[in-house]
Amino acid sequence: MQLRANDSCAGDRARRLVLTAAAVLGLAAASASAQAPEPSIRGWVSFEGKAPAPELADVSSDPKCAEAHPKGIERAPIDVSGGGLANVFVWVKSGVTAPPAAPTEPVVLDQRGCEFQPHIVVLRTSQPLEMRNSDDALHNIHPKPAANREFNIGQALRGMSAARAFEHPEVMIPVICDIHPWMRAYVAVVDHPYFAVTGADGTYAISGLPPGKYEVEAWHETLGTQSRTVTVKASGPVWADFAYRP
Ligand SMILES: [Cu+2]
Repeated sequence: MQLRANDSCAGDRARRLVLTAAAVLGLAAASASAQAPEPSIRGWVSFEGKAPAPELADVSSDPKCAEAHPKGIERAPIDVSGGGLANVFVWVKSGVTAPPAAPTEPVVLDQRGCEFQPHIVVLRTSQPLEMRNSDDALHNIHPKPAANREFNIGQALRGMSAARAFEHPEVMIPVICDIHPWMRAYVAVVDHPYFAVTGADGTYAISGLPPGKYEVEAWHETLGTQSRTVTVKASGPVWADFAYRP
């Protein structure tokens, strides 16, 4: 996968104008509320090509899941339904020198409707991951880390919950449920707060970075990683777009 130069096609330029207008409006709103910090890095992740049609996972092996999804669960690993590539984890891979302390509130990974929600969970090192079962079905949460300790927690009843933390940064930890092979989530463990996950439109924004040079990496579950170097200035956001191809 190759990085494409910015502004390589008119569609991108148009999208950038829209995003810039949105950024200006966003900044106006931010200054009005004096709340949200100005993004340091923003960008758009695109997929150039025809995305495969969504797959339908057969969930009939578990009557509880089949009841919730009589036709199966539709999954689109390459989700371009909102105009950009969704579910891309974008983070600052290197260059951060003095990150603020990690929050102590847990980040929730729920099991609901026989799916993990959300699909991508981001945690700071040592921040608790709270795992819940919101279904009347037996699930188990089974992360498969490479740099952290593996665990496997069964949750037989609705309302059960458990918490664990990960000691070491790791991008990315796949999480499976051994009972339901279609269930999959990803946990990113990072040691700073400079990350984002793209929404349906493929855009992202990372705020709060001091001026400096950083390596930014984009990760997608089937399309892999891309990285680029950006220089953040005090004057406004720097753009870092990523383009994936089949
Ligand atoms: Cu399950």
